[in-house]
Amino acid sequence: MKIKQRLILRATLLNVVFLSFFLISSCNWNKKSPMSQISVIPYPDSVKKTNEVFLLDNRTKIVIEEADYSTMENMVKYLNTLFIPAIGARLEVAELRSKQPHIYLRFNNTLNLGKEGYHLFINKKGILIESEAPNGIFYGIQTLSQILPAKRSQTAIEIMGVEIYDQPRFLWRGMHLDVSRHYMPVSFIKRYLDFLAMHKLNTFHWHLTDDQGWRIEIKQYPRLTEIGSWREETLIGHYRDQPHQFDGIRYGGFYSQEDIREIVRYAQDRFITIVPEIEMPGHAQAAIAAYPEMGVTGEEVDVRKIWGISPYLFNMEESTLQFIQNILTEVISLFPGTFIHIGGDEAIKDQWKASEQIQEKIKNLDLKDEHALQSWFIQRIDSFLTAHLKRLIGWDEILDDGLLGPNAAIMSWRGEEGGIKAAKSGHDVVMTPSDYCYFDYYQADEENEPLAIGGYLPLSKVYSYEPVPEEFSAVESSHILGVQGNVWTEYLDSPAKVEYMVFPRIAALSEVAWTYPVNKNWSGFQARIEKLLLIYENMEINYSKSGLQH
Ligand code: TNX
Repeated sequence: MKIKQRLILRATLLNVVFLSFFLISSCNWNKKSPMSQISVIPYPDSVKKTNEVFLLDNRTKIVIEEADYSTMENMVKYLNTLFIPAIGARLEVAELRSKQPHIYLRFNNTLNLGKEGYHLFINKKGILIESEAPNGIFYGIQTLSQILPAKRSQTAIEIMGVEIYDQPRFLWRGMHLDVSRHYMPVSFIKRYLDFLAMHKLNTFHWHLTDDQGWRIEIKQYPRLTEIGSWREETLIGHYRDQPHQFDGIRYGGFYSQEDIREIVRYAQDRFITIVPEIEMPGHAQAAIAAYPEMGVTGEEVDVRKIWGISPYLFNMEESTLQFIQNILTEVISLFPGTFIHIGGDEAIKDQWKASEQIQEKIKNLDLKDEHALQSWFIQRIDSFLTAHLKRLIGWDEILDDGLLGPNAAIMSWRGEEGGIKAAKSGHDVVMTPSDYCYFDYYQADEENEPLAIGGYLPLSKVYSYEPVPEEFSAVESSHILGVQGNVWTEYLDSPAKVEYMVFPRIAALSEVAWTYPVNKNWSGFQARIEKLLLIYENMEINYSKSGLQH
């Protein structure tokens, strides 16, 4: 080869080497380049690769400081639930000795990432997960679970090197589940909590009572479950279809206080707070079926068999307020979280308008109308909860008329207007506008989907949601506690159907709730979800494939 040719070739080769080095280092899994992101959902705050690989096998130890043994016990369990299927062995806990390959879990209060934030570092020597608190260690483990190869090898696995600093955007990262319209077994509630945890969601809003069934045992009022948890039969087909047809099958179920304690413990182990919802003054037909004297008309009524809005409201006698407070006292004793949801939605006022006693009450209290009476009632319940060191949260209707105690929070579902009004008047808000957050809506073309309530909420629209209105000041923004997906179950009569509606939309919601907007990227999410789907498959989750196309 001639010298000149050789020189050109050398220069070209050098260029190639140089260029590829530049390309590799600059693509560095950065946020702007979707294809190079690591497959983690919700996407972490800061991600860098370490260019090293850690080989994990059954000789790897889990290392914990002696003082942390009891606090970290659960974390060791979680790690092993990942590794047992992955490498076919349980890892042992050992003392820190530098040469041994290990996974090191430790507390570090100098990180400045908050109690849910964590630092995850993987190089060829091992894995470090550190946080200020167990919450962050748990989330670090969740991230690690998505970095592991999804294929189960039963020997050794290669884990790619990475350094992550991560923390959530919002405090309230929620999923709701309606167990009144259809009862879901305890085993599924636990599985649902697992779903939340793996997506780093920390709030489970448990919709326990409604017109079609009362699902929580209240010791002082046994008829609530003896009568109120059973309906004679259930509507077949859509509520819109006329004439209504029924299945003729008695339907019911409820959670004993023992069940609830077990579920609360299960949630605590996963850093999930449960917010129980007891509906009032409307959506109360099942309670009134059990105790007709708490209703407005006093007449006997059945537990509702159809969907839609029931006219049955609680009356506003002092004895009824006492009944509600006694129920709440038991609820408070079961749920250690701060918030109690009291519903407050869709309380149509026909019965209150027609009732002499109610009209007299309005007059005696010197109130304007029935809406003002609802507001008076909510304020009474708010004072009761506040006196018991709890906070009231309710659907946005509770702010429609009149005042609300400063402690009370709003869940904005009829769009964002209620939430905006609430935040501007200094109330805390959870955003859950139906257009973006109702997972009972269709997620793909209606003709090919199982029967649903209506609406259309594709994955991309969930992903696009921004919970803080653009025009908000810093103070107003600070009132947006977070965001939540709601799962109403009129048309979901089994866990499999719930899973179908929840997945994959929960993945998009988790990124709205956890990931800062600068790190969000729709095409990146679409690429990353492929890995998560393998995990869903390992867990035999009935996710919607059509939901992925929209
Ligand atoms: C409205 S959202 C309701 C629920 C229904 C839901 C169906 C809300 C506070 N109330 O009772 O199940 O629509 O999408």
